[in-house]
Amino acid sequence: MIRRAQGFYEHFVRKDGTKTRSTHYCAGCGHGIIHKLIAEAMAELGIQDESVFISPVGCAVFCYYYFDCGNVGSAHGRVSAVATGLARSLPGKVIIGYQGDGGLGAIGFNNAFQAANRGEHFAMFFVNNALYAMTGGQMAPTTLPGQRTTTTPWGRDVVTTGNPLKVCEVFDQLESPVYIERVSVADTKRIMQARKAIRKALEIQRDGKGYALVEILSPCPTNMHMDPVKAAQFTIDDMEPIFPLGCLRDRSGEPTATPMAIPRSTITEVIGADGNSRDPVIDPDLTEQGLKFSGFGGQGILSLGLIIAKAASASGRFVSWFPSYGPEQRGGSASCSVIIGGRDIGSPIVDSPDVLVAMNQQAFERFVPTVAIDGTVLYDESIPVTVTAPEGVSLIAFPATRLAIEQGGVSKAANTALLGAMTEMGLIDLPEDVVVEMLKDSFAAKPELIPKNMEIFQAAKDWAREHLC
Ligand SMILES: Cc1ncc(C[n+]2csc(CCOP(=O)(O)OP(=O)(O)O)c2C)c(N)n1
Repeated sequence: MIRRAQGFYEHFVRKDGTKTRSTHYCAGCGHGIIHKLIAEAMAELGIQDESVFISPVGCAVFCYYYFDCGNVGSAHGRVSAVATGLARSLPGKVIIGYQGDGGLGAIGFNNAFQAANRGEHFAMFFVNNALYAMTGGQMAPTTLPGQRTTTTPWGRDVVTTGNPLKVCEVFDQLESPVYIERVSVADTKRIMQARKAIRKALEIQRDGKGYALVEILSPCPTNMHMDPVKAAQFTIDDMEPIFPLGCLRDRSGEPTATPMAIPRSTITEVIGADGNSRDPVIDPDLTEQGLKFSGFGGQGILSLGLIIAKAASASGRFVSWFPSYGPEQRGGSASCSVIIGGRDIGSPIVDSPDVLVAMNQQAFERFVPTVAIDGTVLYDESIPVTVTAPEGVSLIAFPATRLAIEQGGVSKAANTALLGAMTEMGLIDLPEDVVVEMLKDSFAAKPELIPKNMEIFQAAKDWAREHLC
């Protein structure tokens, strides 16, 4: 029966609201056939409601107009990174990646390769049309020797541009993938084989077995500058000798498929190692709090975030701690993000912090405009106020460095002063005794520094109570 594949939307609604039943692909392009095979398999396997499809950048950028399932768009070359995130945060769902040879084989090769090496639980449909189609037919890593493209007008010269990248063969060197097969959609017989391979890759996802890669040789009449029949013939005659069809690996029948990676945040590992963590307690009423700490490397900004994150973890909260370093060494910029909440944390990135601690002008200028409405900025009093804060954001100057020095400490103990002020002002909603315990714990290797830091902590609390509360 000839009919619309069930896994597609009834109508394809474009951004401007127009409804159509045709895709945007050129006549004779393989993408449309591959889409149909995926949509059919998804519907036939009954996994449509469980599936999330990741659209690439490339000719297939509009996949989300077509597939009637969950849809996420990714940046060019980053499908495997997005698929990894989805697979790990949505265990039990079917994650489907889709990418061209430019996206997977060039800009995105490393993240694709590493994801395969980790045995991430997703299916990757890799469409090899031997060129970059969407951008007008440039050379891809898979372009054949001697093949003319807009960037190899005299034919690909393997001496200067290397040989075609055989992605399946390269990935077949890895331990973790469960299934690797190369197919083609150049004629009916081949389409039938492609259909089976696509189905198998999705079954592997449905059954939670691990990573599956299906490479699909696909004609591109427009950029191959051929009519659809000749482009399909080119795929068979010229591409197949270099990219032979066939199954390179099928471990789907083995009981020991790659286990699912269990998400663990960095902080869990750090804290787990020193025995201070508690199992987090689910508390849906606890509003997630995002904190950002930023300053120069060596100001103790990362340790400040870590002490707070450890205190949160020791108090049974869900927590993430995510450091970010500038390219420089000590003295360069450093920042970290901490999220504290009552349920699993999706992403450790804090785009609009509720609390920003800024310890230099650069941090102040960069992050103050990002602070959430009703948020608070605690900054060292020495920083000139050079940018306006968004409405509702409180700017609080605090003599962190001065207090640290006055208490007989050194300027790098400013982080202890900040911790005291934050505790006193209620910027961190954690029991003070746990915060103090984690402050002391951070000096485990140099216990002689604990008394001085406790004095700084107390002096900061006193100052904050007197001037800020
Ligand atoms: C980061 C980034 N780099 C480059 C581009 C430009 N760009 C868009 S699609 C594309 C190549 C597409 O080729 P391929 O991945 O093989 O997919 P096809 O269009 O052939 O299906 C490029 C280079 C981009 N959008 N983003």
